[in-house]
Amino acid sequence: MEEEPVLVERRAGYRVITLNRPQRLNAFTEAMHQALKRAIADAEGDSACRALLLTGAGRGFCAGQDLNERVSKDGKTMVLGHSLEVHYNPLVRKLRALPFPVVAAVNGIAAGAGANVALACDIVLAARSASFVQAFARIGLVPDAGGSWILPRLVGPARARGLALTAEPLPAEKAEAWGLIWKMLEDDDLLGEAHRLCLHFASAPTVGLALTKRILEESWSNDLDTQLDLERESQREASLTPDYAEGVHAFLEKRPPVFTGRHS
Ligand code: T3D
Repeated sequence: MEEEPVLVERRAGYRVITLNRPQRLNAFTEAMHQALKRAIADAEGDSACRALLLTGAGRGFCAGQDLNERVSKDGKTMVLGHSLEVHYNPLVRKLRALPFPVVAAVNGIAAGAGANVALACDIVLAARSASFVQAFARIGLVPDAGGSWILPRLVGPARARGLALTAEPLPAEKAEAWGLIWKMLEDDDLLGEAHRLCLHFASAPTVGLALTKRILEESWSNDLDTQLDLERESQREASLTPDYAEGVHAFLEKRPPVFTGRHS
């Protein structure tokens, strides 16, 4: 029997979700999608959870869709729209909309949808030995899991086209230099830094961070005028939180703030 496809660890103020099919470089199966969906929903439903760490077991982060599930048994053509509709698209939308930061610790190769799920996270850390491959072109597919949207925004159109059309692996060091990810770390330091960040977020002003996620996301489709209005409304909302009052008091009293992460 296969092990649990996703492992969940509860830490103080955050959760760690580990994709756990190391023998297949953590490629997505139907069961892994279901387990990941449940794990994320549980984290979202827990008011004590204020950050998420997503990583992979073994030497890879995630190799995208498990292609063993894409071999037709009856000779019929595999049509993939449904899989995007019910799995990958909701996953990417959920990661972007979670009301707390999501940190991806990319511990090894991230290929296909595995790369783009990592890039959908708020902060992407990668081990020096990791790399990102838009593997789709190798098998006649197009970038999915948000890749066609996020790549040009992160690295610009020329590099996005290069990555997507050649499917050449992009090593972590270059990914950092290109602005694809937040930071590359030595392999042994990756998880330590990911936990340090999550611990930081676990005592951060979570509502303000959630609003920050939202306005940055919406900025892509807004003109400046609309975005200024959105900032005004979001700042109004943020200023109503106890964490804003605490932040100001703590600053004036020259002490560290104690944020609850609550709306009221
Ligand atoms: O279908 C839909 O629902 C639509 C959505 C599609 C989204 C997608 O993600 S499409 C893209 C799918 N992914 C790929 O095409 C990547 C396939 N994998 C690779 O190209 C290579 O494995 C890597 C470049 C990622 C890593 O290469 P390497 O040399 O480091 O490792 P390896 O030896 O190829 O892989 C190790 C094992 O994992 C190996 O199994 P074995 O031979 O030891 O029994 C390999 O077959 C298995 N594996 C790796 N990736 C997948 C996989 N098995 C199934 N599906 C995979 N995607």
